[in-house]
Amino acid sequence: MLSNRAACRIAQTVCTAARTAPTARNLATAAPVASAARNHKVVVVGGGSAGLSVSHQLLRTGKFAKEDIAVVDPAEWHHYQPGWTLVGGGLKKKEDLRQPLAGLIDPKLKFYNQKVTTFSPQENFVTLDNGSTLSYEQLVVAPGFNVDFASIKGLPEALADSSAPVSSIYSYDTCDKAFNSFSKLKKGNAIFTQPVGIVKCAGAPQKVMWLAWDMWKRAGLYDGSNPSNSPIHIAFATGLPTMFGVPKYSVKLDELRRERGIEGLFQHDLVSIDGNTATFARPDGEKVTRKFDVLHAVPKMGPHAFIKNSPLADQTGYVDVDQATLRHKKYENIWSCGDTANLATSKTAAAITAQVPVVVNNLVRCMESKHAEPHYDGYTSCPLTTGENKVLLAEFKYGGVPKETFGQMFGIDQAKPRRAFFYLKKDFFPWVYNKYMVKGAWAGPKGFIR
Ligand code: UQ1
Repeated sequence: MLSNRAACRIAQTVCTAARTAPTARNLATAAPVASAARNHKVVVVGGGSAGLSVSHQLLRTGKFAKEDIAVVDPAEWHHYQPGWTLVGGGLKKKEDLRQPLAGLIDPKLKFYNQKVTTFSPQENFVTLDNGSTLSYEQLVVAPGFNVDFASIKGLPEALADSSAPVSSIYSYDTCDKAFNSFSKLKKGNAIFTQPVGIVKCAGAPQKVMWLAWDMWKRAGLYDGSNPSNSPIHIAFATGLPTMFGVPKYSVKLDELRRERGIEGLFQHDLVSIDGNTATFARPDGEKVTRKFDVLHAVPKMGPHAFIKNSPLADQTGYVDVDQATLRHKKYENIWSCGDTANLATSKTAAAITAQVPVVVNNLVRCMESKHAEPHYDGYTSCPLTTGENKVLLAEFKYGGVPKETFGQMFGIDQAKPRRAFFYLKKDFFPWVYNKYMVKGAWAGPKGFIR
């Protein structure tokens, strides 16, 4: 086993050699498209929450000159995805939650508005969809992951049909359809689903349900004390056995569900939609069907094909990193964070606030031939809107162990939904995200970065 320091030096030597290599390689393969090779000290794949935070935090260290760092992302828009739940609840406009990606990238960074097609980690370069290559000394892999609407039969068609009462807060195109379909419902069955498997922000499928519950209750359309006489009936159909993965918060959320008369369909995994019928798979293979008048669907999610099929992935398709240093397990000059990394914690923007400073610190230390520090403890957070302008601020680390910022500061229990947390979620987090986080100046519970 090489020491970190030796491995880093080798990686740097190899990639210095590789920097001259791509031209020869491209000539040899006679690529039909014009293929150029560019060198950067750091290449960051992804311009989402993780990619922009990493790139700008690296710049802030003062250790990089103009165009030392490159950002690669094919997107036109950068989205504040945590806000889409609020759009579903009618509390935000989706247009206010996106910005042109190019405008968010500091001019000292080199922006490639393109897709990465392949990774060549042995030779320290990535290939873009126009055939050109970017070589690097250090690579950060943070392209997010894929929300697979086609994983549920009939879902893409139902989402695209404006007359179908089927929506999802998991995309820009469909998050406002959620609020529209909730507003139109005057009576009948509303079903909110959550799949088996990893999703972005595992609390979001029920956050949107609690916001809809609140709307219908205030409109006199929902009576939880008398569900059989209530015009609207609500069911939460989840592929999982509990309301939430962390027992402390799950207990509280199940208590709320019972108090509010919401039906719990546990271990019910939505597999298809046909007209107004939803079909669920049970763990024993049995199929259960339910009629709905409104359906909020959450599809399965997973790594992008260009990650899954790359040498960087583990058997599950996510980038294989050390859980504490965020360094790739095999390639010592590759780092990963955000939704694409195989970290055993919930995938959220809050998790990214804690992961990025670890990547930045370790990447810079690696360039200075120092060992990587194991500082990531799995911190993540899920500000769970529970209706009535309140939020249950779940914060936890690896193993589902609570790690509550305000609990530690003020001795309060964050499993209790609170109004102050609602305003953090609705107003403070979007503000601090736009003004500081994407600019590399926000480290979540650790505060601002100078
Ligand atoms: C956070 O920093 C953040 O990013 C702006 C969020 O975004 C959506 C969050 O949900 C949370 C919980 C944090 C963490 C910050 C504090 C102060 C708990």
